[in-house]
Amino acid sequence: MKFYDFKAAPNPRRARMFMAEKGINDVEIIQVDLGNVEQLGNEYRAINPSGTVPALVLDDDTLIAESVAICRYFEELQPLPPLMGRNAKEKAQVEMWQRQVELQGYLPAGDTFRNHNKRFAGRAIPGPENYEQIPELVVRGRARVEHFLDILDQRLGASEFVANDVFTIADITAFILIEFAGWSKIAVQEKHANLQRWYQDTKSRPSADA
Ligand SMILES: N[C@@H](CCC(=O)N[C@@H](CS)C(=O)NCC(=O)O)C(=O)O
Repeated sequence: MKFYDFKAAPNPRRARMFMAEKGINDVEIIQVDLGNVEQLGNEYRAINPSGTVPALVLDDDTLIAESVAICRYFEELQPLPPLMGRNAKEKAQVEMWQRQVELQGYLPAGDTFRNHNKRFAGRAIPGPENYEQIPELVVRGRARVEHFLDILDQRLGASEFVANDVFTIADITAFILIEFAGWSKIAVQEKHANLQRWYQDTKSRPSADA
């Protein structure tokens, strides 16, 4: 099994953190140099046509290319500890929060970052198709992430973890969102006491260094 990675990128980090929580360490990790746009070269696109990381290639050459799909595969392969819910209700809660964090936090954080940074001029969307940057999305993305941090803070005032009473993939995605938003100088504020408590707890987990 091969895991195509780029150490600094947020999406592969989500999957690495998930694997670390499960103690999965028998996967061959191959770095794809996004700094040199290796992901769009013929060699990597023959492996993963979408030209993004992460990608997992199984021993029978099956491609799984989407960080959450990779997590799902490992959850089924090795159910303990459960990171995607233990029963119908929890699975639905995890899915709900995972979607909300992605759609209301993670994607707007991506809009802010990709539409601002000159390095991504003409490449505002990851992958092989070229899209121009839209400066208005920087402003809108920032406002949306800041609003979502308020929502997350409120949630973490009512719940120890994002989805329910145990650590799940929703916590991983929210943690990576906060670190990623930091690249655009969007920070957890003093008023976010619950979020700060949860963020420090999550950062101190060994998987945060994966
Ligand atoms: N939805 C995909 C997104 C993958 C993605 O956008 N990965 C980024 C790194 S975080 C990438 O490969 N970027 C390549 C590029 O910018 O061309 C997933 O979760 O795996």
